Amino acid sequence: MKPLNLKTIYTTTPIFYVNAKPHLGHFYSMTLADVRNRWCKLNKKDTFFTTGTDEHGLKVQNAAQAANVDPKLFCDNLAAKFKELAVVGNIKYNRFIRTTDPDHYAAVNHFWNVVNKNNFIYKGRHSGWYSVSDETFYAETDIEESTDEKTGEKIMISKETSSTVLYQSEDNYFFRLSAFQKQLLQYLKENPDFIQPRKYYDFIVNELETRELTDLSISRLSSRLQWGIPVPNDDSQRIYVWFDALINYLTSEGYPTAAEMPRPTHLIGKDIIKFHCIYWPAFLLAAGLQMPKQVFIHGHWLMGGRKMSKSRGNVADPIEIADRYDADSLRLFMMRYSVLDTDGDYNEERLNTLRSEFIDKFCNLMMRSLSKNFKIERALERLQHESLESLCSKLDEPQFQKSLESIRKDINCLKIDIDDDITNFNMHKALSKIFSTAPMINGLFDSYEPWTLKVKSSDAENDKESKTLKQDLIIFTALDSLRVILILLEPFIPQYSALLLDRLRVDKEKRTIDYAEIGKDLTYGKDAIFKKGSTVPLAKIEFSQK
Ligand code: ME8
Repeated sequence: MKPLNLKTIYTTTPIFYVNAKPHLGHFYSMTLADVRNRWCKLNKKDTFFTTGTDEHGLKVQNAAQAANVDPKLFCDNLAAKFKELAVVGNIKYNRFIRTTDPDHYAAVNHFWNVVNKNNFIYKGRHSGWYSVSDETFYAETDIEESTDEKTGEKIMISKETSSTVLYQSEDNYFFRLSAFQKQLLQYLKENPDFIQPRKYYDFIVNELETRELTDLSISRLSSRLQWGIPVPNDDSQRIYVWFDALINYLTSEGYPTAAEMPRPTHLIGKDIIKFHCIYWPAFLLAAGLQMPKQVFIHGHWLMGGRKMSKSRGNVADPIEIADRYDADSLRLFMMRYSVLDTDGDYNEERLNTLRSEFIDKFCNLMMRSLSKNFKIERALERLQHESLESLCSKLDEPQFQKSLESIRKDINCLKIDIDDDITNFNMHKALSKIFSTAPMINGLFDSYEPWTLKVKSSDAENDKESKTLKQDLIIFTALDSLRVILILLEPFIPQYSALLLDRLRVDKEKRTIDYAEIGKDLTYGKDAIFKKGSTVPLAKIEFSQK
């Protein structure tokens, strides 16, 4: 791994529990982070992007036991599924971290020792209500009585997640979370952008203002939890899974030996806010380390309006969906309908409609522009010698000139317009801005009908030149807008983008942000755009459902 520097843009996803195979929600987190990372790369920034698996803890231990498989082997099998999802889904991470990786053990050990040395760890008796499913203790005020649906027995459950809680009492190590209440609140007040979207920032500030933080039990008896990292110098205890998992973000950066560690931007689902916005910052303060740059929180994907759950059988499998359509269709769908502070509803009909919309808007535009009737190379060559503006002015058609100028302006502004949207995970906004350019470009064909601009031998010389010039300018503007759009769409739909840019014969080196302006690249378009002997672009065929 090449060393990171303080300017590196570091984006993380949560690391996923390996108690079951990945579902759509996991793929959503991965895709959001991947799009942001690809966008930064397209903008020639130095980037680092991690995802991975959270492999220790009671939940995984129990799942391995139930499957009657050795826990490490159990984790190996499921971690491979998450990696497969990344490959299938075009998720281009720099590191896939597993909490069973040796360097992570070393990082957790070091971190524990530092926090201990700084006097934020102590031993004490811990009693409380624990949920294995949530891997967390709940306060007396956060639980309630309920009835087990299967056995009819009275049970206690978490009010927040409805998961069963069991009373536990044992000697554990504690983290002095209570020591950080004021400091955390002050940090948040001074950094109102730290947690996004705003409603979650308000929620955490309110928690810190109204609830007293209590110290956190950060170990379990080894007799109860075998599948965890041993507490340094005390083999009778294992480290609590969250005190291990959160440190993954440091391990990936090369902690504790890296010379420079950039502050990460964490992307997480709304279910794990408390861990990332209270516990994690407190752990970092206790270890004398810097705060993350920001924490972005996204909503959940539902199916038929209900939370996906294996028992209800409404879990969408992203690998299976990608196999039926393709990964980019799913990416496009999730990003187009992703609004961070709300939940999304997975609906295959909408996925299909969006896919057709994309094909209609952009592939048809490509097909129209690449019609055999038009001379793309001639159009591009013209532009090599003279600017669009100057060529337009030769036609003496102010309205036409205005149309082209307005398209050029809108297309050239796109990369600036969508920059904040993408870096702040507002993907639906960026995509709707990009999609809204299609009618404008298609409108060029409808308004000026370039196919009617055929030169006849009876035409006067002047007319001949005006007709071909006008046709060339229309084709150039349409095609070059498409080229820019395809470059900008790369982070969202990397395979489609590459496929169509290949069709246009755009040089691989010229697919960066510098070229995402009309007229910035005039070297593409040379033949072989059509499949031999066919007038249908291959892309159109490849996009149709398998
Ligand atoms: O919580 N919709 O792992 P996890 C959208 N290991 N996103 C969803 C989702 C849904 N229906 N369901 C899950 C853990 N997610 C810990 C994290 S990090 C140091 C440790 C996504 O396997 C979302 O990002 O339960 C959520 O935060 C994450 O998966 C939780 O995955």
